Amino acid sequence: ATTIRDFSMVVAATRSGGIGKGGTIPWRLPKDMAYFKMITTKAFQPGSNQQNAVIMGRKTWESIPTKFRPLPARVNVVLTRQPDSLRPSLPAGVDVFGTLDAALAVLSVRTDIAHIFVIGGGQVYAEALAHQACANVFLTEIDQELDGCDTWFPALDKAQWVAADHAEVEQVAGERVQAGKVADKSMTFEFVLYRRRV
Ligand code: FOL
Repeated sequence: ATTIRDFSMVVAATRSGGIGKGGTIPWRLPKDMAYFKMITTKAFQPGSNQQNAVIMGRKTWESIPTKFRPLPARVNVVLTRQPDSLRPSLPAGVDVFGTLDAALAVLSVRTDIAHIFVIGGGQVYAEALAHQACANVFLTEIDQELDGCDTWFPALDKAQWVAADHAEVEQVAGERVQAGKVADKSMTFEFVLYRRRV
């Protein structure tokens, strides 16, 4: 039997779950992007020489500015139903899989990987959220609605997910995290960690 390790999700969404529009993110929030980078790079590895892995769908890969990808100091993994056609366009070291389960199975046995994050987009979040091994959702809850979103993060079933104490976020991050409302570029949001009830 294959053992799938617990993994986490990182996402920023509006109140109704909007995450994207026309292949991109319809806001620019530097404090949230710094949080994304910190969490995916550092969380769950107090002083190790391992790296975290980030799993993303093909459209999310294509949405990351070329100067920022592959995301540095993380093992980048891209999902596509046509691995053979995408592989030639990807930089060396970026892994490609045809399914989320195949990626999780291979990453789960890699001793050089500290923790696995799923970083979107809509299709991958929906599949990953249904996975029992998805233990944590690092959600940036944006306090407003944005018109025209065409990509969504599914609603979290509060019977299955509970918001952690702020102290727990800092504990897993190994860093201070701003508590309460964060103001950035005329928007406000909050860094919330949801954990799956076991
Ligand atoms: N989660 C959260 N909280 N916010 C997001 O914006 C977000 N975005 C994605 C997935 N989860 C998220 C997917 N989209 C980069 C760009 C797009 C993206 C994810 C990451 C990116 O370029 N990140 C760089 C830092 C860039 C910068 O400093 O401006 C990185 O190194 O992580």
